[in-house]
Amino acid sequence: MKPHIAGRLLFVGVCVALAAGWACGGSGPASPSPSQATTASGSSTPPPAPSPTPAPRTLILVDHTTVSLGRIPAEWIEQAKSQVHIAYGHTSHGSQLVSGMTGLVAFSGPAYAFRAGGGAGVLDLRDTPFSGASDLGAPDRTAWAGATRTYLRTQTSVNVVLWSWCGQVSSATSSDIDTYLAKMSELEAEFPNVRFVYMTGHLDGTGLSGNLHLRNEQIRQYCRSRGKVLYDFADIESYDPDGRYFGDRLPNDACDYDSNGDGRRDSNWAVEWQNSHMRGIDWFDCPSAHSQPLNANMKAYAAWWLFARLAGWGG
Ligand SMILES: [Ca+2]
Repeated sequence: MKPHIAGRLLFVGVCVALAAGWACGGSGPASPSPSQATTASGSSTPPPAPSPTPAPRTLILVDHTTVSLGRIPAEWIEQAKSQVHIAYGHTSHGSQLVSGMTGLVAFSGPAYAFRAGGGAGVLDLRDTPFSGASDLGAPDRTAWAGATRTYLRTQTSVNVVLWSWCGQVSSATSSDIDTYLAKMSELEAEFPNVRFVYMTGHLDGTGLSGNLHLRNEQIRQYCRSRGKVLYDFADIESYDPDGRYFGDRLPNDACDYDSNGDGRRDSNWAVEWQNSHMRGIDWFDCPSAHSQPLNANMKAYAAWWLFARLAGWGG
């Protein structure tokens, strides 16, 4: 990854406000958008009409191979800002995308600006706008679907929905994941003009034989075979920016890993990479809940890749 964009400013902490971490299971700060304010009170707004000619749906995969901001053509960043309207539900781990994106604005400038409701040259990203669920597993494994349905019935301009996990993939059964996948597909059928972005669960140190990896593989297989949109949260944090793989070294969400194969984590790949590169040039400081700034940097680059793809970029 070569995130060497124009800005050489040393980032001094503008993104502090985006909480270094509210607890998983709690709800993040809501950011009501102007359109929420106007339409929330007008309950007569009908649900979106089905599109007569839905666009063809092919797999969009965002993973460790797509954390390169410099490879996204500037015109597609602009297209994302004009075409894509996103609602994102998450708790602390999922906040890494948003805290990284906030830090990116300070690092690289207003080309990457975002706010709820958008505007000229600003991406429309509504951060934690849903009522009744805080992530894909809280307060339970299905509340997010109803919360999404309720939201979309009034917020008809939203055309992308993301939900992230806290730690609930780690404890999920195969059946729990089937429920998640089925509910996502139900929403896709109900709202054909909205793209629903699937996610894997963050790393938990249990390695390639752990339940987390098996359940993430279940999600990946489903998305690959059905042409879904997948933001592969765990895959992104399994590699450093140079493509060095840590997935087979018991990595966890903090980027700790086992460097010598004795089964105990003793090193941290993100800290190592940060220490061998220039802060404010090669990477930027920002909050990164449960993790290191570099992880949130990569989550932000991947998020912009996702939004550019959803705007129509071929990747
Ligand atoms: Ca070790």
